[in-house]
Amino acid sequence: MGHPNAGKSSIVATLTENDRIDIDQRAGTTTRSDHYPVIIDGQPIIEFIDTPGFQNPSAILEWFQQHLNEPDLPRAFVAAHRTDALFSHDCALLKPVADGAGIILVIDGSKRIKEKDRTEMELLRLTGRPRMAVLNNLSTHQKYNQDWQDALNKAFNSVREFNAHRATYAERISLLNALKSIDQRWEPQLNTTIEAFERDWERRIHHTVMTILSLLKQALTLRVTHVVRVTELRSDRERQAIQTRLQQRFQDELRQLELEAHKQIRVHFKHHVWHAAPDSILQKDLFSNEVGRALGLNRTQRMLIGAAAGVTAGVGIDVSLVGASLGLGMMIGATAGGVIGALGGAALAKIDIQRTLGVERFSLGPVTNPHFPFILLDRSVLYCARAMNWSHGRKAANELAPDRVPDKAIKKQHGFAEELTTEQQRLLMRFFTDVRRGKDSQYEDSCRTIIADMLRDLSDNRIDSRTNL
Ligand SMILES: Nc1nc2c(ncn2[C@@H]2O[C@H](COP(=O)(O)OP(=O)(O)OP(=O)(O)O)[C@@H](O)[C@H]2O)c(=O)[nH]1
Ligand SMILES: [Mg+2]
Repeated sequence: MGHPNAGKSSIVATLTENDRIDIDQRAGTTTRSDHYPVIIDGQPIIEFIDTPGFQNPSAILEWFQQHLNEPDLPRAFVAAHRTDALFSHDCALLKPVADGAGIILVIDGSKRIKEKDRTEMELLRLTGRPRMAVLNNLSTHQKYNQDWQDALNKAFNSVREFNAHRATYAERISLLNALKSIDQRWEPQLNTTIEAFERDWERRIHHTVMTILSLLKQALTLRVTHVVRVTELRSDRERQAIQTRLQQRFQDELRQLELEAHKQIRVHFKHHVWHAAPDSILQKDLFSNEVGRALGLNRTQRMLIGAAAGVTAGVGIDVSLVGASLGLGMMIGATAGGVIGALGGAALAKIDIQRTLGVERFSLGPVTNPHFPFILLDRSVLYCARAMNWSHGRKAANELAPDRVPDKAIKKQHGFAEELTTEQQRLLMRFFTDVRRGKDSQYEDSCRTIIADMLRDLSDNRIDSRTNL
């Protein structure tokens, strides 16, 4: 419950992870009470009811005050006004309360307390129902916070700050835990809810790790080929054009693999609406210099890893390979693999050209660049950071500048993989090398653990600022 535009629907959207709830800057968006069950494993375990707010709070309070001897005021009020057209909205609003629902009052803590607020607080107190007040501060104004805290503490069993736009998984769980304390009778159901949420979250992390591993495997084994009759190859320029097209196809297929993995991650975390920040590194091309620079390992780590992987830097194709398979000096120097700028010029993959039985077979892949899988991993983890921590209430808002509170933009200039220990980076690198060679890797389990831990770190901390990357 709460005033128009206090953020009631946003809070329900965030708590139930439903980005399809109507949310709007205009007051009066929600016009009737809507029920939003949280369904886990096909079972509704708790239900939130989003409401439009009271129509006649003063009249209800007056009636309550005149009937203080009633043992159950909400029920008595609904019974007495059931057929009164003037109170039809208020009856609809109080009906779930009469039937035993607890109350969460949503307050926009950036506004001054008015008389109407005091009326509503008092009338909610008189319902005698378990009740919590949530301060959803819609702007940076903090000056009324203390007033609200004082007034709310008198009428509510619990007062919490909860930001519908920024709440993380951990904060959602903590709000549910707080709900437990306002009425002991709810404890078993809420415990079940919290356990189900936690299990579900672990399951999502598990599925997400599988998605990321599968992306890495597909990307690291990708190979594209193009076969032409030798008679159709009239000039070097044609060969170059084939290589360029092959290179584009290779990159496009990698981009596509990434897109599909990210889509799956979005589904794991129940996002239907996705507004990526326009300045996010996720919006930049996978092969752009910005991405190469911002994500993956730093220069020193890259050199260590590169040296360990036995990769020689340098632009272009594997000269000896082309030379041997073609016997053509003219191919030397072609930058067939595509170069990631921030990689010190190391090629993405090698091209192989073989001539047999009157055809030339151009193959590109798999990715040999040791840095690339780290970039791909980092982008996926960054994507997860958004999927996990960008609240559904904020998504549903569908507003161009959805945040009235400016981001505390502590721009991190580097990726997640960079923060792993050298041992972890080595394990990942060994896994990548095995995958690239088409081997079943003994390091896969370690990698799964490393990635799962990265994701758990994201949900335990407030990692939002990093998602500015
Ligand atoms: N910055 C910020 N904006 C918020 C937050 N919560 C809600 N809003 C915005 O506040 C406006 C109103 O949010 P709603 O959730 O529709 O509010 P409501 O209480 O359901 O409003 P009615 O249905 O009209 O009564 C929308 O523009 C939201 O995007 C928040 O935590 N931070
Ligand atoms: Mg609403």
